[in-house]
Amino acid sequence: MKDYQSGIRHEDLLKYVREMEALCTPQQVHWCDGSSEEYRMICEDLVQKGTFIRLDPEKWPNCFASFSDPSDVARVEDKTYICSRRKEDAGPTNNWVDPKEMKAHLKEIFRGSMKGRTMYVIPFCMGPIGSPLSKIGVQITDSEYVVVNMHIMTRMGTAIIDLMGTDGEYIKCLHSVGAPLEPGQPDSKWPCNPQVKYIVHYPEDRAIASYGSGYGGNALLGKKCFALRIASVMAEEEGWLAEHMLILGVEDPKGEKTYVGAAFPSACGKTNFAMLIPPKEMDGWKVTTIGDDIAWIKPGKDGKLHAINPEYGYFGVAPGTNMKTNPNAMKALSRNAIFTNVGVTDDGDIWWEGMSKEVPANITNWQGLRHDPTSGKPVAHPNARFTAPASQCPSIDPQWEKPEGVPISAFIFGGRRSTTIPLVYEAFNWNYGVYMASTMGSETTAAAFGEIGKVRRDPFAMLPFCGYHMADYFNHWLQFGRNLTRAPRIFGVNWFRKDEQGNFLWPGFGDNMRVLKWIIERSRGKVTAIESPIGWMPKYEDIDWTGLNFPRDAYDRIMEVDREAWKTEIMAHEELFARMYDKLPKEYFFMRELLLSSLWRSPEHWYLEPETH
Ligand code: TSX
Ligand code: MN
Repeated sequence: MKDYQSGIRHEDLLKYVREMEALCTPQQVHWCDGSSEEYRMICEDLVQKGTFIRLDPEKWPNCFASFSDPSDVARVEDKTYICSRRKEDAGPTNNWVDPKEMKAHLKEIFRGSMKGRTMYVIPFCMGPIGSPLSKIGVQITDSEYVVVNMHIMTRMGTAIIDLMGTDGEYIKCLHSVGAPLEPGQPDSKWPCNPQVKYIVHYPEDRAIASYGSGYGGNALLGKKCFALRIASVMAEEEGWLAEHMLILGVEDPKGEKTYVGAAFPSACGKTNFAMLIPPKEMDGWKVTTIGDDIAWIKPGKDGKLHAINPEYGYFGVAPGTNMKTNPNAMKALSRNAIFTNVGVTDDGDIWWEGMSKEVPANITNWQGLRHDPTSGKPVAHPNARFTAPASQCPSIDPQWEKPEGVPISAFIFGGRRSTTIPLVYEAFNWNYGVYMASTMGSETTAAAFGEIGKVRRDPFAMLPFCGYHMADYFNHWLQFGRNLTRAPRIFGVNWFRKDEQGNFLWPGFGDNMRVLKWIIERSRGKVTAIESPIGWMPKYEDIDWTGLNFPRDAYDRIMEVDREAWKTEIMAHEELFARMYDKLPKEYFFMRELLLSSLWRSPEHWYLEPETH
């Protein structure tokens, strides 16, 4: 681990680091080289401090577990700000403060914030090194936990400094846990600031400042802050898309490959879908993974959209992940991984809810206390995470680091809805698909998010991640479509529809491949569809049912378009739109009216004609 600062010729970067050092007054500055030696040494340091617990090297080679402060367990949306110069650019769904005011305030907050700590400088690249779609950032942080997580989640180190040359563009990312140490003051295992937290974005300056939290999206600034909030602003200006989407490839038995992007709100099993294993009866069909969270998408010279995954690892929710729901993720996290807020046994094993049936004996919960099975408290925090290298995923696509990205043939938008939304339907056209994605929502599953079962609208799954006015974002999608010669088809899916007794109507997981297959065949123009009031739908016999007993009446139930429910649904759209009325695309009013008018057709006139190409 050598300090290579003397070799750096990028004046602006040197100036930035010097200024932040002067402001935050760390004990020392460490320029990260990104080497495995550096990773090993910092992990060792974290074990010494008690932040990391080294897991059993036989069971979990080169893996560590960590417990966060109980107050620092998730993203802090109420402390997340988009500080654009004009308030109307941030829009009604983002917190806004005048950037001048915020900068002056944060300057005082950050003053001396790294006292007694090491300031790390992390040059990192979002996207494959050398890709025309990739972008560079430099994160300054006083958290060793952040450094080692960034090692997994991004491409970082000396290679990035070389790439930057003397004047290469980069996103300034400042981060402090906000826990300065006085001389002799013992450090806590999870330093953070329980009182003061700020996650601040300056879209015009392309800069990020994060204070007070050491957790996930608050602290690993390449992910939500850069790759979504700042990148979405850049994408709008430059004519591309920065999306909260997984990217997967589908290979048919002949070896032909089709890629899709898919957006789901949280708690829909996005990572599971990205790593799906088809049912064994669907011989020859294969799913490969490009990414599980973020897609950067640009139109290519061929008229197609090309997508990259800007990330280098997975920062996935651990609870619910097991060898049945997601064997690929389990293998990806089986070595060289970091676990945050999972349970740890006395012999260096880990466990979380849904990993297996039995809770292991002698287990410490995420709060560092002996688990009491009678307490009703979970072993792992519901938002417990694994950080694992993407390259370790068995389903990783051979093309996942291809600089030009992979061509996208379809977009899928989903949500967790127990009623109304059918298993799968295809938008009549691009604009209608954009409307569909704008109105998507999910039913809440955790009491922490208010009333259980209430639909929360989450347009494009981007509501917490769009760095500008959400209605400007809708307009960008519409405008983007106008320029496409080979626009991807747009689909809606819902794996979570229930019957009157509350049972899931769809087996989900690997069986979602049956839906995906129809989507792929539609995108290739290989199969016809039925016109319903809300979109094109598959005929029963066009879904591959091999190995699954799913009779026609069950299919009719899961595909049913309930007219009364849909009228209510459409009225709820209005509620969402009222929030962003000032900039809402005019198209939306017409699309809503058209939707309503097509619902008026009596059911015996639905399912009329197969589409003819
Ligand atoms: O991830 C899920 N997917 C997508 C998989 C590719 N989950 C888990 C969601 C929580 C994050 C699902 N849960 C899915 C799904 O498709 N479907 C369901 C609902 C469901 C749960 C259990 C069963 C069936 C459906 N069946 C049994 O447990 C036997
Ligand atoms: Mn996400």
